[in-house]
Amino acid sequence: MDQVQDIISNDHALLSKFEEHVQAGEAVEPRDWMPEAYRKHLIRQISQHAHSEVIGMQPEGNWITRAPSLRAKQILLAKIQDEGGHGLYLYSAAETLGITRTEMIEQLHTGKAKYSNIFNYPSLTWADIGAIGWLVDGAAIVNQVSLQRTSYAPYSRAMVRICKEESFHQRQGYEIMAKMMKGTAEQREMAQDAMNRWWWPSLMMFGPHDSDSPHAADAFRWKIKRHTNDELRQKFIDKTVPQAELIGLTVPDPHLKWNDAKGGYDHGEINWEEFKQVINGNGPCNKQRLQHHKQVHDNGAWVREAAEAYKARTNNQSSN
Ligand code: BYC
Repeated sequence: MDQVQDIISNDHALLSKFEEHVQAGEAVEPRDWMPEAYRKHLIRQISQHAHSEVIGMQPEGNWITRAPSLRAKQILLAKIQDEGGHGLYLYSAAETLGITRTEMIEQLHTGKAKYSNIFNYPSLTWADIGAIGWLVDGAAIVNQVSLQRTSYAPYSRAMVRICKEESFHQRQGYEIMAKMMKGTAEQREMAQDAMNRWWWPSLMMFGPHDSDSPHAADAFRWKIKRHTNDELRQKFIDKTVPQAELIGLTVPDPHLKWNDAKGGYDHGEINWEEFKQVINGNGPCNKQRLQHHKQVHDNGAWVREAAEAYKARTNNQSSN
């Protein structure tokens, strides 16, 4: 009994020390003691973030062979490669918490782990590539800039590198939209149509309202998040509406209105039923995205086996 008591009071002491450390704004490194719930929270969020980066390559990959010029193709290829790299930084950050890449991929394939709602919509025209770069990467930057100061150091370090690349992604998307808005009537129509389809799902990327965000309390207590879902969504809207107006695009929200008192835009309500459907596997492209990932993963099995065999041989040689 005394032993059990000792363990409990030791855990309490460790938890208080951990929380003091985090509250003081100090970073947590993989070797540090951390509560199990903190570790699990981070594995959930970082692995979902990594899956989003990798699944997010699909809607853009759809346009590589149809890019309208060699320059556009080179830029798109570089951007998509960057997204793959972001996935790798993030999988590595999650691995420091004691989960393997194989386990994370299995959770993605079985639907246990989510990925961002936004990648379950189709990329129908070239203007969608502009809208993804401008709106989707634009929304991701707002969120990721805030995450640069997250308490878990490997996640924070990954965010710093990722943010540098995301600003180029956002600008290339805006350039596509601006160019199309200076083009023919048909091109302007395509750009507006892409804006109409991507605006609302981009707002959903920030997650549910703060009052409906079950993970918010722990995320703030442990400084995993520094800003709420609604704060970041508002920041994105305030930053993006003037950019749309500048190139002549209309934001598809009849309730959008500048509010002097709050120093930001008021906006219409998001369709949360659509959000729920999409994040629970029933969006327009969920099945296609996962099926493609599984197929490519299976096709790459020989690469993983060869890497394992090479590692085993190198280990054997160095121990002989
Ligand atoms: N989509 O309590 P909440 C990119 C889920 S990729 C799907 O607020 P949290 C790019 C949430 O997981 C960058 N699910 O959760 C790549 C939870 O369900 P579970 C993508 C969502 O974690 C290629 C439930 O709803 N960015 O830029 O405190 C090409 C309750 O939510 C979503 C990131 O991944 C969503 N949008 O806050 C182009 C950012 N929102 O887990 C571009 C990293 C919520 O209990 N993630 N859910 O089953 C985060 O910052 C946070 O996890 C979120 C949600 C703000 C997304």
